[in-house]
Amino acid sequence: MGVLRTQVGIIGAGPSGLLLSHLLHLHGIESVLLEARSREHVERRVRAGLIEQRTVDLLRDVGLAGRLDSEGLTHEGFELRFGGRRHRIDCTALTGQTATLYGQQEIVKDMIAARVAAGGALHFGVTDVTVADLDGDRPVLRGTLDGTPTTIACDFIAGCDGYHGVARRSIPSGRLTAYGHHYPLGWLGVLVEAPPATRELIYSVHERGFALHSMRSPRISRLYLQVDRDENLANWPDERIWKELRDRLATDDAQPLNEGPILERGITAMRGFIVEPMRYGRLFLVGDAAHIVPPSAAKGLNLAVADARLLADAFAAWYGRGDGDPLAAYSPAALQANWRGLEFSHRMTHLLHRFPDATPFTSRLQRSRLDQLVRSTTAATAFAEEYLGIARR
Ligand code: FAS
Ligand code: PHB
Repeated sequence: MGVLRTQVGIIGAGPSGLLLSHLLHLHGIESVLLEARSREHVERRVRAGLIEQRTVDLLRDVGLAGRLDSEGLTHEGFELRFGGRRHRIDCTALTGQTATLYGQQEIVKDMIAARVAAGGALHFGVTDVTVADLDGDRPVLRGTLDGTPTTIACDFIAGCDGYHGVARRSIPSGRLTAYGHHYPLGWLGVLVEAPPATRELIYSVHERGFALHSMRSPRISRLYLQVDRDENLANWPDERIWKELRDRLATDDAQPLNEGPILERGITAMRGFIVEPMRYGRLFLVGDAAHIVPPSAAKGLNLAVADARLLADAFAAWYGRGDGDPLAAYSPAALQANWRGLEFSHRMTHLLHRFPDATPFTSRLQRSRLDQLVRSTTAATAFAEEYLGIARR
């Protein structure tokens, strides 16, 4: 049996756990991070891609944006297609801010490299992770590290272990209030070895369903199709995927898509989820462990980063000057921002998708909202501020 001691125990080597570990290190606070999967697995996991400027600015401030600055794609706006027409929303002209396309797996690689270079205590392939004594002042993290059952005595534990993690499930029943919503929709996502057809993103509202043209680099495209929530990937051979993408993204004057080998594919069912509070005793929930947003507005990763920053600053106040107020304020402040992110993601999901229960009446309401967005500078400015995460402050 191994016995370790640290200040903050962290579960999960996704963006939130890795960023928290890095920020704590910069504050001179010790942490030990336990991850269930291998380093190779977490560095290969294709997920988010659109990063708000406030996330980019933070990564730059803390020395994690070297590759992002050289390989990330800076975007000033996006194209919205509906009714066979193309409309551009110029977010930078409206707000002064930009967004960046840079794969989440690249951010994870950069964060792991930084922690390893700093001698950070990151443990991969850890099994049987459990937590105990959360309501005392000596919470305990346990796991099997390289075959050795190990106990880690902590001051605090951060559950950065995603929706299916162990942290939230370790909180005694009745202590959390969970809010959940299942959308009757899924996204079939493909990563394609082909140059993006356009420089910016295209969100396309079509009578058969939504389609999104995104990208990861000048050579890699990322595309999504709305499918049924319980759709089976086996029903979607390459030719069906490409035909549906071509049809849904078509307008009279649009650039044709660049097709190529599909490197990665998957279907993500859409859900909204959040728990209150994001804390129990000395356990703090961070990122997807506490909330899930539909991917429509690309908020999941950005919300997780904001949680990690808020919690790191609160730990710095505790260890730096014995001030516990920021730790007490973490859950209410994080929930305020995360409900805003969830509400906008919900609204954007309804703006872009064709819901199975759509009627001619609701379809015309949807069209009216789209028309308002492209005709009114006020509406477009408000939308751009939420899309770029400015309005969450
Ligand atoms: P993560 O889920 O990234 O990380 C949690 C980590 O904890 C994982 O590495 C996991 O292995 C580990 N873990 C879990 N249980 C454990 C245990 N018991 N012990 C130890 N470790 C454990 N967001 C967007 O903004 N845009 C998108 O397009 C987008 N697409 C997505 C597609 C998919 C399939 C999924 C699942 C999510 C997507 N998201 C997207 C959301 C996603 O990017 C998350 O918001 C982001 O990964 C959140 O980061 P973390 O909170 O760190 O959680
Ligand atoms: C992505 O590239 O993964 C992406 C981009 C924009 C979105 C959602 C996902 O709104």
